[in-house]
Amino acid sequence: MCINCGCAGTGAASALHVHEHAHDHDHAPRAVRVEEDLLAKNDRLAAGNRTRFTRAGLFVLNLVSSPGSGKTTLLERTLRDLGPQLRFAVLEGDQQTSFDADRIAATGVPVRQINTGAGCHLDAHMVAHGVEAFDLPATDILMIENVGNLVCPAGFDLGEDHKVALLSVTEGEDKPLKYPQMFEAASLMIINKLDLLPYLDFDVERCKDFARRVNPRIAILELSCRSGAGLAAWYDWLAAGLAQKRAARE
Ligand SMILES: Nc1nc2c(ncn2[C@@H]2O[C@H](COP(=O)(O)OP(=O)(O)OP(=O)(O)O)[C@@H](O)[C@H]2O)c(=O)[nH]1
Ligand SMILES: [Mg+2]
Repeated sequence: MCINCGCAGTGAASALHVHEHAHDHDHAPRAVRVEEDLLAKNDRLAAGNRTRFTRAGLFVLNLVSSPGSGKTTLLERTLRDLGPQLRFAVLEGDQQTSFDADRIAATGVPVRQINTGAGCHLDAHMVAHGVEAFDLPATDILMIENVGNLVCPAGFDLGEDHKVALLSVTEGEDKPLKYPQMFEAASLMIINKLDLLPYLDFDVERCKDFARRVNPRIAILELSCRSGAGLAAWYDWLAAGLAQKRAARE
């Protein structure tokens, strides 16, 4: 069950079981207990992932956004541009299909698709199994593309170093205030599809102000995966994060 929206996901069967059998007077407390148990279990597994990733010297990012903001496109560009210098692996999260994994596989980078079915987010357990196929010590950066959803993935730690939230200019600049959990949880916000700005009334400065209101520490980059504008700053951010992770490990 998803702790944010209660929709069917991993653990849905047990959550529904509690609802069916709970008496009216203790329904809410028992449901809350199930949510706490699920979150605590996810946090334990995420901590295990984090230890494993750190031991392997991996820098791990969890890419989150609404459907269609450009997560896979950003990955394709990044892998093609940096692939010769850095060793990547990619986990792709989607409810159905292997479309995104196929796009990543075309770049030559190792990739695994995780289909969540009815689930609206990846969790730490899925990631722990998803990375089994990879040679982690021979990898520099693990990219995890979460299910397109600006709400539920915010609540689930996967063991990543950072959540990176994408927001494309076609979505409107108000999203950081309307979906604050995601922007609070993210270390970096990427405003994507800058090439479309001439056709829209998206206010970039207002969007940045809204993001900083919910998270004063958030870093912000503006880019276009289509034109390539701003990608160099993203690559610098990646290199700095990897260097920092390695320094901390030593
Ligand atoms: N104009 C323009 N289109 C873009 C840009 N980046 C991505 N797109 C397009 O946006 C659409 C969605 O991109 P994806 O990369 O599939 O988005 P996503 O976030 O991975 O989508 P989900 O995995 O479904 O959540 C595609 O048609 C891309 O070509 C950009 O910078 N500019
Ligand atoms: Mg995608």
